[in-house]
Amino acid sequence: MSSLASVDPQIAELIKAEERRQSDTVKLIASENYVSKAVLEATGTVLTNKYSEGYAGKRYYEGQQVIDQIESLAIERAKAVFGVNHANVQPYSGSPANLAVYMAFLQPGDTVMGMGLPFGGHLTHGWSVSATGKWFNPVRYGVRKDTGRIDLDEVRQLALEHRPKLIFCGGTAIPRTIDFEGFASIAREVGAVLAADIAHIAGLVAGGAHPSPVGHADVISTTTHKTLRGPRGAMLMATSDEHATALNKAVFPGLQGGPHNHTTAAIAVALHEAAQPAFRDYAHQVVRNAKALADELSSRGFDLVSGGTDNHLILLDLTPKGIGGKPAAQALDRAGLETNYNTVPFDTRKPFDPSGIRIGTPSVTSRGMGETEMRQIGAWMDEVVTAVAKGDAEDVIRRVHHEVSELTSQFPAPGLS
Ligand code: DSN
Repeated sequence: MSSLASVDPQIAELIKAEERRQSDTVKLIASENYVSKAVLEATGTVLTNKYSEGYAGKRYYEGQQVIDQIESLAIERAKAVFGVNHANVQPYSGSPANLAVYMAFLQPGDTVMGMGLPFGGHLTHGWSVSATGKWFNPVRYGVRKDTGRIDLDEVRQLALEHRPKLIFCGGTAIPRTIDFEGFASIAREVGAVLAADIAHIAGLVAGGAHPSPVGHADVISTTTHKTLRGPRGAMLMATSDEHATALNKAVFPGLQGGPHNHTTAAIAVALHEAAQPAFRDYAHQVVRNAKALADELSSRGFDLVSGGTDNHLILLDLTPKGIGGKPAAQALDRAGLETNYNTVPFDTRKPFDPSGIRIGTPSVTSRGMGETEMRQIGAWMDEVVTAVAKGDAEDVIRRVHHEVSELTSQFPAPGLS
């Protein structure tokens, strides 16, 4: 980055600082990952100079000889990795991808059913502050209080009562396997389109560590930068060609202008990586690591929503530890353990000061860490959270931070120098 350093030393220094921070931290944010050097290189290319509104072979600008090939490769790879007949790789990110689903199938005011945000859904599944909750008529399902899991009987009852045109399954804080078949049967019964938002678990689906929605959901929406380990971007996929035109039209010209071609190329690279046998091992190790971390935390008295995890994600209710999610996450961050505070189902606290934290294992697994390291991380989390709850955490935070640095130096993160 010698040009950047001479043209804009301030930004160059800040990027270096962020690289050091990412390298020195145990990143436990469930929706983040480290991309490979190859993915990183693809994002920083001259492809960012090109406008390509439209689709391969049918663009509104000339000079698409190369871009058409890149986008077609990304599409073919998405189709092969996920086993779908249609893929659109142009959505800028997860929220625009989900908005395109509304654009394709609904009129303003139509009813959409999704998981409530505080229960683990996503803003774009019809939450009140989102355009999807303001411009459509949202109906929300949650989880059972006694199990912390989705109750498909409740989902079915709500669907029969409200007759949504669109049902979303998937979300941002669901530690358990999503029953795509069960959702599909409900959607069929009420004549709704089923959209599976697999943003969090796309890498697990690609690697065979979570059941696939293919054959069940009408539309599959995903970001590309979480467990899939690609650049910040998104895709919309469909098992059959039936909805291909509607989805394409919704993305462009419905919602977006020119695709971000540098991102498209990086998505293609990430999909190439996801097609390798090593990615299957990665996906399964992500789940093994999450289970080991969940087990360690559970044995140390943490309250895990739903009692554990089937995937990459763990949602902790810190109420029994006597501390809110925000002060706990802030203290953990100072100790080098990066998490996010999160609402838990039936939370009595406010979203900006909720009862829980959400953690996940995609990033630490990308660094090559295994179950032994997960147990160590669980022990550190316990030490820090317990000390903060007692109001005397400075020495613990300092010591844990030192030990975390020793661990991260043994497990270099992909893509970082
Ligand atoms: N912001 C993402 C997450 O952290 O889960 C969802 O869009």
